[in-house]
Amino acid sequence: MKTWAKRLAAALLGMALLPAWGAVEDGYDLWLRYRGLAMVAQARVATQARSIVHAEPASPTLQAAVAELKRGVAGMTGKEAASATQSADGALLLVTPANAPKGVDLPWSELGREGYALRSLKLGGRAVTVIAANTDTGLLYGSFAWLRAAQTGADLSRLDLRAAPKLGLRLLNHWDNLDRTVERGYAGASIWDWWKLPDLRDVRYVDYARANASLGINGTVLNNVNAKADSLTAPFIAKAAALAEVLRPYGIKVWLSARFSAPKELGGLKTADPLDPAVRAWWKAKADEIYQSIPDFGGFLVKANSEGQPGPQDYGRNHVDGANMLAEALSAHGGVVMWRAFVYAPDTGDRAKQAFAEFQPLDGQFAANVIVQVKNGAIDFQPREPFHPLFGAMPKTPLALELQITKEYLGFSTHLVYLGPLFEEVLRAQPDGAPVAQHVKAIAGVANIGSDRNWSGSHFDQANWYAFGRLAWNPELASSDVAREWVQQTFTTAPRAVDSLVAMMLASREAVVDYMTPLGLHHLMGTAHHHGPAPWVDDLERADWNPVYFHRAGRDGIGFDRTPRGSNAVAQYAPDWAARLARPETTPEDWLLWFHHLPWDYPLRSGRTLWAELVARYDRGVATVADMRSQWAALKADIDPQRHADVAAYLAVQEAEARWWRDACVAYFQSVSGLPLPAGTRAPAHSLDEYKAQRFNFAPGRGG
Ligand code: BDP
Repeated sequence: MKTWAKRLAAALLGMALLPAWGAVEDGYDLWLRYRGLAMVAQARVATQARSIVHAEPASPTLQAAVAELKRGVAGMTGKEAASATQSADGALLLVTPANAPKGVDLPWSELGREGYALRSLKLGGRAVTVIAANTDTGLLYGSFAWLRAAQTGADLSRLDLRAAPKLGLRLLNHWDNLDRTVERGYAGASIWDWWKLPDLRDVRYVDYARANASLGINGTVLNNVNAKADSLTAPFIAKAAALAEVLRPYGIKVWLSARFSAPKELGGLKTADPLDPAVRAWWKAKADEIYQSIPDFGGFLVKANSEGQPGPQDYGRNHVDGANMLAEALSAHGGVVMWRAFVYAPDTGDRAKQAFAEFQPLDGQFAANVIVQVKNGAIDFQPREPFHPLFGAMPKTPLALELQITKEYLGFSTHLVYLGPLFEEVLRAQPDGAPVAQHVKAIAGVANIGSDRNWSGSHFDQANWYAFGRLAWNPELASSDVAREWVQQTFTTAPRAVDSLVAMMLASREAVVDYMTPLGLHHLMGTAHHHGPAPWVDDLERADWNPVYFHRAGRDGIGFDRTPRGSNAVAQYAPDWAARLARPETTPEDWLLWFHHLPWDYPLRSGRTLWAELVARYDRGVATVADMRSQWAALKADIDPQRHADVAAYLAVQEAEARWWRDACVAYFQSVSGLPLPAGTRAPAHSLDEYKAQRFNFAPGRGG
């Protein structure tokens, strides 16, 4: 071919691989798209990955790593990376201490069991990249890290990266029911097709495993915390075992939520009293049975004596009695009990105080293989909560941080809300001088995954799964950096578009706080389904289910007094925080009404009264969503058409719903405060009665 013809052919190929809009993008590929890179980047990747050298015979985990590298390189460059036994120029070398090339000094001891190092170096005069780890799981994580570096435009010829996870257990919690409904799930039916398991294994399970392994998630609780005992029967253990087989090569252990009363329901015992020898024997036999089929079973997650679930208190015992009994049953097999601290009994005062009141006195009494799993805040996954007072308060007990990835209280999957900043806020909060991230041994995220084609119910909700996994691996990452790398892998690497998308994502969390629950308000949502505003609700059977219980708005003011004059929940925090939170002037303004009941004319830092600031924040939230919409519209040329249209349609819904939240809350709080709207603000579109009359009987996510 003549040179000009070659150039033309190359240019055409380059164009074809540039914005890969040939095939419709429906979001299935997540951040593992490996689409064609622009020509220069393509060449850069191709020269660093001409061949892949690895140990033979390769374990299933190593095979998964090699397959992923091949898939990624082929996708990005259009060229195959060959398997090789000898390193040549441009080789990727996957090495453990057993097959590491001599004379290369690698930081093995720092890498631990799951960490990896990526290093560009010269070996016998050849330029190679070493992916090093102590285990094949580490090599898998390292391979994903190399692919991430390639997709985000890192200089692959000068790599020198090392990473090891800070937290040993990084789990997803699926609130999936055995009938495939998903409690608080907004992404379609459960991906676990229990009925067809164990014989039929959906290929999706492998893609699920790849996605999680790419983030370093190493465990998954398959079933809802509101568990059915059936999940512990032989047929369901066999189904869980089939899933465990698929997930195992990807470093992911299977866990189950256990129903505390299972010995009665399945075993025919008269009691589930944790001190009863027959009950203890039943659990021990059950654990043995599970480990027979799933030798690396992770353990049990337990919701006990919370929201009507059975637990040790039904027999006059406490959380230690219950958790330690299960711990004993699992300990011979190396299993762990994740015992949840999300508890609240009816009408025992301030609900925000209950977990601390029940758990803190038990510090030091739990068995070594029990981890107490604590939600990020003391109420329930609200758009913003102060960090939970248990963090830092149980130094002798391993704790897990529980985050919610699914957006039960943040607009379901229709609202674009990037949760990275929320996760970062709690991980970095300092209960007593050290961040929450250092007070926990494990982290769990309530999954937002379903069988929708795009996995999470919306394209942007994938970013929340991603951010959870990345921050679980390294809680010190900045959520803005995580957003950037997600955008680059998921949508585009064009710098201006990336900046714009990251800016949208970062603004989105503050926006939802503003248009739903500004200034520390919480729990204002519709009853049971949790969709939309309902601050007026005051007639539910339990006081602490009513929004009016939480905002306490009246003529005199608004907010929950948790100071010593009120419920004194502030006393559950370490002394410095307790003192700070006891006074409105020293309380972070974003938490103000969480801790204080203040008059409507209380002056805020902006110079506005509390009432004017409240309305201003509601307005700011709506305005931010309107801005996000126009930013997205302006990105039309940068995003593939299908996903652009999908997101545009969702943003229109979000803007309408943000207005609805704002209008309904302003209308309601105005009716209570009796104050005129601040000058220049828009009147709500409808009357308060019209907002109150809305019903949503078939809202998703209620579970089975
Ligand atoms: C609440 C959910 C409920 C869960 C509960 C829990 O509304 O569906 O069962 O938390 O975490 O947020 O147990």
